[in-house]
Amino acid sequence: MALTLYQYDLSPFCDKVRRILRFKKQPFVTEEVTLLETLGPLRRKNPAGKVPFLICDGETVADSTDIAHWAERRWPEPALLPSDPWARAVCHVLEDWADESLYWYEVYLRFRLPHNARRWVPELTKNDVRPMRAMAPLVVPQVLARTLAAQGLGRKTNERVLADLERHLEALEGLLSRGPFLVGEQLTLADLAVFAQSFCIQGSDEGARALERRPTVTAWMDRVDQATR
Ligand SMILES: N[C@@H](CCC(=O)N[C@@H](CS)C(=O)NCC(=O)O)C(=O)O
Repeated sequence: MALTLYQYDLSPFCDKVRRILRFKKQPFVTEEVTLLETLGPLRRKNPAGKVPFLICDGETVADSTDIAHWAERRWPEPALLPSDPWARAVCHVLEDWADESLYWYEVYLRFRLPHNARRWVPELTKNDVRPMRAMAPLVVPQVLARTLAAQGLGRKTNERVLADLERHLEALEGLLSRGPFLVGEQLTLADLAVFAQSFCIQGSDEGARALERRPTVTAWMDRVDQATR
């Protein structure tokens, strides 16, 4: 079986999928996609024009959540989804919280705040051709600022966004007050989804400082990392 993951190394959704595959003990190779490709040619391989997607023996599976469920059907053990219906529902809701809410905080922090963007935009475009790399520091923050404004977070002040972030991290700390993982005693897909976004948030100066103040959360991040690296 040949498993190829098309990805950006620094995308939280791609990190989530790499960890899913490692948890399932499935060998895979990665194919790094360039930013230029996502503007057009990538749609020939994945019509959504997004990463991550994987190709396994000619079959294309896109979207980190769909990939997780596909992997769970294909390799049921070790399980990533709880079998108890309540725990499974909580796992789903937390995964969606990570993918659809926390994601925008990491985008805001790493790419909208200029001092962080100066570090992350070159990383994002490191495999692109030179003209793309030259334009990216101007264009990428502008494009993402428009996306963030449409999403809503980009219309808030920095102070409000950081206050929101604190509330999310407090909720994460509260979830971890009951046990070692987010849903029960075992690591689940919820841990991988929330970890992937938290890790990217930690990649910004503000996120790193906010997480430093929450040792319960950073200890959980270490546990998840150890189990899936
Ligand atoms: N819901 C998708 C989200 C994937 C996603 O938004 N990927 C971003 C990179 S972090 C992307 O490919 N963006 C390119 C674009 O939107 O054109 C998943 O879970 O895989």
